Formats: sequence, C-alpha cells, structure tokens
Amino acid sequence: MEPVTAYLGIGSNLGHREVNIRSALELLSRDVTLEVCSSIYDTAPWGFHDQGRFLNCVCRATTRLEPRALLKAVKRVEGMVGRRRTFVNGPRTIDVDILLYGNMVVSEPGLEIPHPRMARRAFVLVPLEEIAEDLRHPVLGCSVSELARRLGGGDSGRHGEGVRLWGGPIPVLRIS
Ligand code: PH2
Ligand code: MG
Ligand code: MG
Repeated sequence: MEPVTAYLGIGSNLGHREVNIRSALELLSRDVTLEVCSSIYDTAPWGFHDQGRFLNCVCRATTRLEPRALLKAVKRVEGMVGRRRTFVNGPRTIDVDILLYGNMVVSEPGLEIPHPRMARRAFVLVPLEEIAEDLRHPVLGCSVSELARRLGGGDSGRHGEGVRLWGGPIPVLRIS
C-alpha cells in the first residue's frame, strides 16, 4: 500500500498540556511519518465550559496504516500519555483525533473520517489552515481556508478570544 497523507488533531487540557502534546507527537512518530506540525494554540473549551483551556495543534503525517490500524495506534498513544476516559467533551490529558485520511470517507461505529465536527471547530480549523489552507474537505468540497472563513468572528471564532497563538511550530521529531 502506498503511503496516505493523514491529518491529526491533538488537544490537551489536563496536567502539563504542552509536555503532553510533545509526548504524543514523539510517540506517534514511531507509528507514522510526521511531516509538519502547526503552531500550538491556546483555546477556549468547547462543549463543556467549566474546565481549563486547551492547547491544540494539528499535524500532517504519512502512513501505510489502514484507518482502523491508525485509530488503534492513536488510542495506544493516548493511553501511553495517560488518558483516562471521563465524559463526552470533558477534560483530557490528551486527545488525538484522525481529521482526514487522504480523500477517504469512513463511517463506521467508532470511526468517522473526515472527523464529523472538524468543519465547525476553530480549534481545529485555525491550526489546520496554517499548514494546509488549500486542502479540500472530501465531503464538503471546500478548502480549509473557506471553512475557517465561514466560522466568522465571535467569541469562539478565529478572531475572538477562543483561539490564541501559544507557541511556534513544533519541529517534527523523526525517530527511526
Ligand atoms: N475537544 C473536545 C471538546 N472540546 N475544546 C477545545 N478548545 N479543544 C479541544 O480539543 C476540545 C474541546 C472533544 O474532543
Ligand atoms: Mg476531540
Ligand atoms: Mg478523540
């Protein structure tokens, strides 16, 4: 199988958030080839508001893993960084979501690609736009820039307090 380009969204709002994200990237790099990572953004919690702010970033990777195998690898990394399941949208040490997997569309129990909420979340679209502005959403057919523009301003939008730049691009770790 030829390598496929996948985009992963990473978030943390428990413990040392930046260390958690860096650990996840380092562990992911054993399973996939990380190509580039966005800056880290400090973001307002979406969904359940009574919790700490998140750090979020997005990375591009190539992989020969099929979507299910990639999901398994992602869950293993989440476990290694110390994720314990609480409740939907609740606080988490680490969250790694498969956003896109080539142009593939997958809709199965436990695995939906593209990620069903990515087109409506500034904490995904702002970092994604930084590394892939012209990338097209395989279902919606529009580019990441267009999706980001549609979010508009507002508190949770890209120009509000919702998403603030935190730190520069993470140099991608290649461990082989
Ligand atoms: N993830 C969630 C729910 N809410 N809010 C922010 N800012 N960042 C996230 O990564 C996030 C969230 C569910 O995965
Ligand atoms: Mg998530
Ligand atoms: Mg998740």
